[in-house]
Amino acid sequence: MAKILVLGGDGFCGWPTALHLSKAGHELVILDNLSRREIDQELGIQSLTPIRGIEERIAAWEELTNHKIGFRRLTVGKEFDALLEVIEQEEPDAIVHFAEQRAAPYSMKSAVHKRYTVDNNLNATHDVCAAIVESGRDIHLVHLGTMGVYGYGTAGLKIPEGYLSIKVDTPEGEQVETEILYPANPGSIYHMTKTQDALFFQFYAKNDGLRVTDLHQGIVWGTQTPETSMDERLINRFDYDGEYGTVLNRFLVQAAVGHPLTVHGTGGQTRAFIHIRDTVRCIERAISEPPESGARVEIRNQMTETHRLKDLAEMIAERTGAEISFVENPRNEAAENELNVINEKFFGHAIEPTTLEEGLMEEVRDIAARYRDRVDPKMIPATSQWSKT
Ligand code: USQ
Repeated sequence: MAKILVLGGDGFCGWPTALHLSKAGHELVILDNLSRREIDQELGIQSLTPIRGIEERIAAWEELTNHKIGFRRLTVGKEFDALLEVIEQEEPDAIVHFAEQRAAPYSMKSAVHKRYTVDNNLNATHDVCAAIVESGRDIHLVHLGTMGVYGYGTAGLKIPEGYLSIKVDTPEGEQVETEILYPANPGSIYHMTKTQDALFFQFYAKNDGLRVTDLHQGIVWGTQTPETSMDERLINRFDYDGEYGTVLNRFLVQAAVGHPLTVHGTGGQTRAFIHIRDTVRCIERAISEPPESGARVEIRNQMTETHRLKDLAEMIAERTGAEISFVENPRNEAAENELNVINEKFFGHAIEPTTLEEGLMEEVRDIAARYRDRVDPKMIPATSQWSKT
């Protein structure tokens, strides 16, 4: 069993991951500055689900399972000495890094939000890499990246797991075959920070032999895992607002409160999806399969299925009777795209994915219905504009 630090372990993906790893018998310490809760206050919004404070969450987990989880309040990317001290004291085998601002619309809201996202995300990732090297310890870094690094134009090929084989013509008329990082094509400032993270990892893997796994994850849907549903005090957060709510979860809440489903533009955008239950299982598996020191960054596409947004909206409308509203798209993105993704490293093997068809949409619908009184309809529209014009 491993000792694991979870950076950003109070967030939507971090909290269920911490519980899942703790349940599996690993020794866990969460580092978090609770910035996501502060952003709720800034935006005047609350999680649809009534999430408890971090201390109460951790105490409830210990009461129910006898598993202890440590907690340190710390800003990764600002408090470098404190981060290094935790690494030296705790001597982790692995660090799971979720400590980034993760919403594209929030990152595009204003110059202040762009700068915050760049400052927070890039300094956080770089400090983690530098602190691991400084500690002199052989720690496996597992980072939650995004499918969005590849961009959402129609690629005309199956998107590989991180690396693209290319052939280049030399001046001598020969061909050289090589592999490069798949060209970055970010669609927001947030996604851009993840493409830059990839370069930090590439450098530290090459220069310092840092062992890094970068998980390029699709849009997460669902809210509960077997661990977070054990007790109401462990409930996971659920965002439905225009800044942080992701598309499928938003549609399900909109259906629950009788709001038309807000499809941006034509709904021809195709995106990759994964259920939160699969996120936590993939992370556990990634931790158990570290790359060798000196190897290139291990990149895995963490998604289970792709859907066109219009089809998703129709599927939900059919099941719930909701109306669909095609609203003007606040984003600067292709109106239509095809998306074919290779995801063999997880899903070609042992992990059987949770798909949309499997009834788990009902679980999310139940959550949405149970907490519907907490929905503030004013917060539903997506108001963050990608460009001033
Ligand atoms: N969209 C709608 N209606 C809505 C909200 C969104 O049509 O009410 C559309 C957007 O225009 C976009 C798509 O749905 O075309 C996805 O938007 P999203 O907010 O669900 O997802 P996104 O902004 O891409 O970001 C989310 C997470 C991010 C993660 C990313 C994975 O917030 O942390 O990295 O999904 S991915 O999309 O694969 O890059």
